[in-house]
Amino acid sequence: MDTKYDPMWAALGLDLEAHAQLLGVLGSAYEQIFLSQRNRPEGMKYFDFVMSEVHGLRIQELMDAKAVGRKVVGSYCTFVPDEFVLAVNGIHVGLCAGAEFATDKVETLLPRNTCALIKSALGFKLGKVCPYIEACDLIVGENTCDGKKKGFETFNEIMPNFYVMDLPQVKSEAGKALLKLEYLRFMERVEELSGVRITADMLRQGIEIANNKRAALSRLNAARAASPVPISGLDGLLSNQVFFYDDPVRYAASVNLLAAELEERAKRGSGVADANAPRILISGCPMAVPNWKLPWVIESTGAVIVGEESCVGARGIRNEVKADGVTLDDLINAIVDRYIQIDCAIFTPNTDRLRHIEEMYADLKADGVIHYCLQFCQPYQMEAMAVERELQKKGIPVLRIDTDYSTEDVEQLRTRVEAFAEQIAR
Ligand code: BJ8
Repeated sequence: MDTKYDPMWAALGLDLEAHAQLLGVLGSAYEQIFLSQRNRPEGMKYFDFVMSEVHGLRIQELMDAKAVGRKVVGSYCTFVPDEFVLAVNGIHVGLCAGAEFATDKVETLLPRNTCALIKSALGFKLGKVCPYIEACDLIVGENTCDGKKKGFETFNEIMPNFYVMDLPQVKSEAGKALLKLEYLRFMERVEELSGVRITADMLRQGIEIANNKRAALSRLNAARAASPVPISGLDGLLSNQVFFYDDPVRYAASVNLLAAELEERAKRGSGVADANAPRILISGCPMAVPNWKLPWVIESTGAVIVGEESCVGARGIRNEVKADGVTLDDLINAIVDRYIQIDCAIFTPNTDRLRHIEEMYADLKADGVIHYCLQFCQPYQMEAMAVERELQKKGIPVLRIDTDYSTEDVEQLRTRVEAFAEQIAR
């Protein structure tokens, strides 16, 4: 079916037929998974609208912004600081993808046993179905896990505007110094791209916008501690996923409205699930749109997800950048101080993550943890065993799940999750 956005998508070089198929599948999945939920907060209507226009109106906004000289920067990791992009009035979008696409083509360039997140990111490019990738003036890949690091060599060959950011693997003084050097190099690249020299005032403004959006989402996530839980885990995850696409100021305002509604629901004791429903904290790999498989399976058993210890979740938004520095250097140091705290499993050692899982488990009054890994994700799979051991020592029930983006294992997952939910039932 033709849409009013076809000319824009065609101009971006999308394969219109493949793209229409993708949107068709996504549209029905969204309807089945999200719109069928009961007693959803009113504030979710905004997110439904954003999702219905995620490849339409939002891309039109990006194109309009580009037409007046603003730059669009895409990235594949929460280590890429929005602050520099916002400082030059640019737009930062996340490019990670959560669905299999063009897998045959991808597997001619990457080994089959590469994690689904990396394969999907490349598949969306090779299949010509992602308007975000095509709208970007600059695409940033970061040296995190080996899969991304080596995969990005291939991305670099096929994306002329690809930029690699190096990252430390150890949180030492030398590691921090490397991060600062890389952020300075990135700032210069953003300046070069935009033709704007960043001043302290401009960077402070970028910091404030990014802090506000993180603070709004943290407020929303905190409201999920209430019992009965005022929002489903699926809707909670969706609010966290939209973080990566939406205009940051509009997003913060909409999330604050939703959070206020959830706080109000909590006061009234109104929730989306029974107060006795098993409460689950998810921890592990990020879930990019439209990776809703596991949360959907979990909540279809009657359990509720109360939080995500993930980069699409608390790990990605925890901690503010201090905006009170006077000089540009003070502010850059403050940015480094925030980002170096991200407890991604690519760091060694990565003990903070365990502490955060325990903290979230207690704060959100969870009954158990589901540790979620994408198959072939070495850093999180390796860490999962230690996380499980340590949590179990403290009497915290854990279920470890390794999966990918296919739907083949849905029934098997359901059986395992049901058994876990029974085990932790109140
Ligand atoms: S800071 S979690 S966003 S790297 S799932 S591609 S780790 S093999 S996504 Fe991540 Fe940045 Fe870390 Fe966060 Fe590799 Fe694992 Fe695949 Fe992963």
